Amino acid sequence: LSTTIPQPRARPLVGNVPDVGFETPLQNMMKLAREFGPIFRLAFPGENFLRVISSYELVADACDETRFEKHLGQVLLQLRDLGRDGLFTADSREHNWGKAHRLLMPAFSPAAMRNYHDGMYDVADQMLTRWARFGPDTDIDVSDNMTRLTLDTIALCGFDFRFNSFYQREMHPFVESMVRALAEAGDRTRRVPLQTQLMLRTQRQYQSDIQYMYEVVRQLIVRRRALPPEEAPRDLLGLMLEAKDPLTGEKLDDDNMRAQLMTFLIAGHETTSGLLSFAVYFLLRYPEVLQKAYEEVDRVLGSEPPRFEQISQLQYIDQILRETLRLWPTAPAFTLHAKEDNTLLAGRYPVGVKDTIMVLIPMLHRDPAVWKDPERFDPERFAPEVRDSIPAHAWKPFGNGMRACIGRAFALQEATLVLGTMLQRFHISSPEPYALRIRETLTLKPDGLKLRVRARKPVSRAPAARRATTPAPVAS
Ligand code: FDE
Repeated sequence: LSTTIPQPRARPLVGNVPDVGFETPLQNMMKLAREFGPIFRLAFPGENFLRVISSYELVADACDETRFEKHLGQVLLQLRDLGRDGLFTADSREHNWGKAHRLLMPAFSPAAMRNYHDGMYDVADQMLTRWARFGPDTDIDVSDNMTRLTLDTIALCGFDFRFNSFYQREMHPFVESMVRALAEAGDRTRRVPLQTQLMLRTQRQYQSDIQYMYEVVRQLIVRRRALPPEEAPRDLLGLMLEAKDPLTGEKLDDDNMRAQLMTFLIAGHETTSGLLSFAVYFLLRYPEVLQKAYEEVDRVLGSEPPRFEQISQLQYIDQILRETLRLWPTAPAFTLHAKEDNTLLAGRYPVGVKDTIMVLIPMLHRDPAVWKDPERFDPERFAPEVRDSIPAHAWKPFGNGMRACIGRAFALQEATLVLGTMLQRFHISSPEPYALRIRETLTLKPDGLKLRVRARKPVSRAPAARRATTPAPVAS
């Protein structure tokens, strides 16, 4: 027997728009979930009901890919202006999605991460060297730094391109265009189309930003093609140019290749930068966690630059990142629809083909049926001995199934390396008491978080062995 789905009281004409609002829609939906429970529906003008689900039981059911699949909702359709038929904004049925998915998977496999280590360290070192020169009395804007870092990293590791964001106050013009276009894409989902049509200047700016960005990536590809093969780096772009889809034998066409470059820049930077920023927030907030992280970093890395093999040994840092993604998954929602008229929980909630289901990840990650004391930040939840008892689908910061995040290994590797190296070099502290405020764009970020760093004395990894090989210091 089916059960009615609760809904906050809808207003005439605007439906539930005021309940969700514009500044902090995600946090408002979290409040609604607390009030209305693990499934509720929202009415938006001119659209079918949105069903918002957030219990483990419901989400696990909706993650069944034989019955439900990724839905390109308003936000993703709007983002398609930028991402075109790149992986993130393509429909699963588009020929180019399947082709690019098969062709690009190897570039993001755990084994492929070795190729990116030097590039990741290069950019992390730029950021941390700059911090060292600031000295202990400068406030560092965490999100701003992490955004520069993640953007530079995906561009360098992906296509051997340097934005050099740490060398300039103003961002690279590409970045300016991207930030502006992403903001406009977001704003457009909150306006009625007529409003946008009237904003001529904004429209022109949006078009010219997108055109400019596509011109930049076009040139990147042209320049790479002109390189003699022995000089071409073996990165993502190299793979895109060379690899063939194992199923069809086809290569990516040029238009799609440009869309993929744009997609990786967009998908690869804000999410990972938010993850790093929230992780820093939690480290500052929980001194005992920070202490344990220092111990691990000293044990595993000592005072040498990290080698690729050591990153996977930073087990506790990895746990910190996973627990950070539990409480604040930076891509906080994904949407699904039923392949055919269907139900959730064996007939309890009917779902038609035209209905959209939204998985509200931060609330899924607080379901008390799975997580004891869910609001507490506790990296021990992901300790190797207990991790396997977390049920499938209870932790979904990277989305679901075949449409799950292709950049997962890349993002975790990068974030582990950055946190590890940061703690290796610095004592970190807050310049002032900070109460968490979350800013929402398409992703989540801690707003206004500041950090101070003081250089640590280098620690040597294996004192006994070292004494034998290191010459005695020369007295000055
Ligand atoms: C994807 C993704 C997702 C899903 C979405 C939907 O469903 O709609 C999610 C949830 C995510 N992703 C998340 C995340 C987080 C982080 C930190 C990240 N992410 C990162 C990254 C990096 C990179 C490079 C990336 N990322 C990328 C990506 C892509 C391309 C995609 C799409 C896929 C397909 O195929 O669909 C994603 N990502 Fe991420």
